[in-house]
Amino acid sequence: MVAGHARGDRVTSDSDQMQTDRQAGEWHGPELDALGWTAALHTAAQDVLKAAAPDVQPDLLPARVAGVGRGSFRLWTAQGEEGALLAGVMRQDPDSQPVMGDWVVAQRLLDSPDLRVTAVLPRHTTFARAVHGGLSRQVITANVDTVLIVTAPDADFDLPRLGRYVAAVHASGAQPALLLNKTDLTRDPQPFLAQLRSLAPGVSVYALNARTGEGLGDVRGALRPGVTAALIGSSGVGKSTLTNALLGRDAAQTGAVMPDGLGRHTTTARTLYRVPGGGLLVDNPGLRDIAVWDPEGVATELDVIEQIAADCRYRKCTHTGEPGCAVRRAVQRGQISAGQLEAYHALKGTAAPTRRNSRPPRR
Ligand SMILES: Nc1nc2c(ncn2[C@@H]2O[C@H](COP(=O)(O)OP(=O)(O)OP(=O)(O)O)[C@@H](O)[C@H]2O)c(=O)[nH]1
Ligand SMILES: [Mg+2]
Ligand SMILES: [Zn+2]
Repeated sequence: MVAGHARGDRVTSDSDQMQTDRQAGEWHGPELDALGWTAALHTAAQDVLKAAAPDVQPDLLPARVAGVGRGSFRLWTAQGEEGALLAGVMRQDPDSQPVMGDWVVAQRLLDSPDLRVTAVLPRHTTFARAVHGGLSRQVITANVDTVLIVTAPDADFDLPRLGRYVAAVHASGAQPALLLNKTDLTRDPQPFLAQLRSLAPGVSVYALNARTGEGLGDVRGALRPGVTAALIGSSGVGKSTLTNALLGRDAAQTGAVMPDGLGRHTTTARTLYRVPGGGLLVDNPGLRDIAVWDPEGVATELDVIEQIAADCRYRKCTHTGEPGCAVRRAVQRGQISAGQLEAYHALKGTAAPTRRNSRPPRR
């Protein structure tokens, strides 16, 4: 299944025995456990291993995707972080590309500094967004156990929207938790917390001041060794500030909030971090970039856009760059995502300005 690079020095039964021992060591261990390795993954990996050519098997190892570029990946292995490319077999199938958080089987080559990803192991959760006019889904993060939905007691606080995120997280297979950050912005955070609790009974609700670290201990409790958490929420709610507080260092860039209280989309890429004391954390860009996949939700989202469009300056506004466009303003504010607007354009047959030559209109 993989393009093998046979190593000429592995022919005697003595070295075969050594290889078997080496394999056994690489597919177990505290380092992998800390990255979220499980018994189910181990079983699946053994099947991949057995299906590989015998001369390739010793060069295979399990790894977790910690960064995704254009055709290239950052992988965490039991040894540390390494760069990787896709093996030829994987490039042919666009549906099986690795995403952030995936566990993969990778091959170490003698003649390349980069590992080759040869298989993606089964995902236990998948966080997806709607693409192609809401008609198909694109997985953007895999194997996240807990999603911390971050909001603040200011203009961002929108209970129905938070409720949709809770539903989307449930649909992904992960556990949602609600996090009220910037508690310093209100004299009494209790009414906000009460609303969050009423929204989703049984879902943990945390109060936090990410700048001072007040309430951080409770959030830390949601992170345990081997558990992967992800932060979602509008731009500027403090996801990266919280990330840095949890890591105890300035790892993620944070951005000032504009006078209108809105963020600037400081974080542009998904990044996976190891939290000291246990746990893994994905810091996501602001919600402009995370349109969650929700089959029942598509129609409602379109209704929402039509409602917002009532405030556009021009009655026949196409929301593709006209002045005074309320829809594009809503996207900038993170009220609706760019993906939702794209879906709207695709369904209406109007081109989004960034993709003029996109697919033909659906009717
Ligand atoms: N008052 C107050 N400000 C905070 C708090 N947490 C974060 N901030 C500020 O909010 C601003 C935005 O914080 P970020 O951490 O960059 O927000 P983000 O959610 O990562 O934003 P994107 O990366 O754009 O999605 C920064 O100026 C932070 O200092 C808090 O608890 N209280
Ligand atoms: Mg950020
Ligand atoms: Zn408009």
